[in-house]
Amino acid sequence: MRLSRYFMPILKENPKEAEIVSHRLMLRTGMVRQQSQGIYSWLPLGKRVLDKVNAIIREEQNRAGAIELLMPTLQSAELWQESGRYEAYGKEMLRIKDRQERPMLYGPTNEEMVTDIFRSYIKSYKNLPLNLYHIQLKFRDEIRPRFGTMRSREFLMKDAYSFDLNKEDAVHSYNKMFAAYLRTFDRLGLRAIPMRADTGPIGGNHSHEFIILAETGESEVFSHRDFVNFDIPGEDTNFDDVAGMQAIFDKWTSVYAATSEMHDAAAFDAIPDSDRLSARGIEVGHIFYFGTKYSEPMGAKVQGPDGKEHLVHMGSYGIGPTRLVPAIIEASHDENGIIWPESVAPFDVVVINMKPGDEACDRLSENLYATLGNAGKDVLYDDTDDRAGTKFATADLIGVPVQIIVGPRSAAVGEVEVKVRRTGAREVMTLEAALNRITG
Ligand code: 5CA
Repeated sequence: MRLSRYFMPILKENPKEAEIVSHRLMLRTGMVRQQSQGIYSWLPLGKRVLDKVNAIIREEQNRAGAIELLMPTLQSAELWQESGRYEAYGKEMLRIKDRQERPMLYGPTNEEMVTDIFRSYIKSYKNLPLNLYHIQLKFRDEIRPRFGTMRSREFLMKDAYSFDLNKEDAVHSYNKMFAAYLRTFDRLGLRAIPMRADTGPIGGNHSHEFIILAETGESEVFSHRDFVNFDIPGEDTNFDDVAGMQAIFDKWTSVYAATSEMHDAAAFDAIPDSDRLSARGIEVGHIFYFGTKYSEPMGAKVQGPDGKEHLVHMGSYGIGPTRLVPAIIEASHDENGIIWPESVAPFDVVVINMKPGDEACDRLSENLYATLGNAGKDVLYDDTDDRAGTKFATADLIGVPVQIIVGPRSAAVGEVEVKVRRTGAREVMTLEAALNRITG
């Protein structure tokens, strides 16, 4: 992407309305724009990051055996009347009427709709287990939308829904999502701690929130320090291995961790002082097992091996991609701007042409741009006439992991400077060496 032709509206000043660093940086880099309270457009730079976050979530959901579909944002009120949640959900639900005066709503979550899909097609235990997910916009008319896309009214959610014949199988489905979440957050460059959690309007009594620690987090959390050293399940994890999945769950729930709603002060106080972690955190994922809460009122049953009808046991599993993007920034930035983990960076590398119009600078920059692009790298090419200081500041601000600086003096002898955003380390090398460094 040539910066001169891109749409990346960088703000010079810090926006006054932004209270936390991620919100400030997302506005300054032109990643998002608020359209009305708690409702955001994702501008091109932000959209790139969001797509990368979604791709990782999708890969890990698929790896764990979940199957993607796409359900609509608008739902009929009838389904919610069946489950009893139409009234219970309260003012957070945006209620709408269509032209025939039929009550509709903008979905805050999809338990009812997915249960309706399930009951329409699945009649036998032989089709179980089943886990269906989508990545779709939700709307919750939050009283206090704030911190940009961290707590917005319209937001993206990956929501998965599992269906099993009985509780035992449902626990295995839960454990699979638990392990998939550990992998997902790790790949996003985050250390998320699973914590026993309150279930709120989704229901059930077995639930974990995945929390990343950050000073600006909205939740107060209490945990054991050991989490920092726990191993993340590897790529070769066998999600069908019931005992293996249970072992991962048992390990990661073996030490104390809870949000303030579920906090047990006595248990926490029993932990040695030096191992106690009392901090603030951001909830980036939340998983639930709620048994037959929806299958019962909505009549979602299958015929079991015994020939009898059984209500299916369900769970649901949410991740907030539009919250994860600011959460990653909270965890990874410095005074100059964002420092993206490689896995979600909007571009892999930025080529900074210090003097467009200079023959050597143009030749080397174009060569880098084309060669790295052909090698499958996402390259931003700063071919603008901006001052050197502006170019460097922009590159640091948007947090692309590697910068290749092409200045006239070194370009004349076939050399460029490579700067690593995270460490600030700079090294002058030949064009070939720079290419090898990035593609090797
Ligand atoms: N149906 C269940 C699981 S699929 C559910 O709705 N769970 S939830 O309410 O906990 O939301 C799941 C995830 O969505 C949260 O962990 C959070 O990451 C994200 N989320 C929830 N509310 C918001 C919001 N207002 N803004 C941004 N992300 C949100």
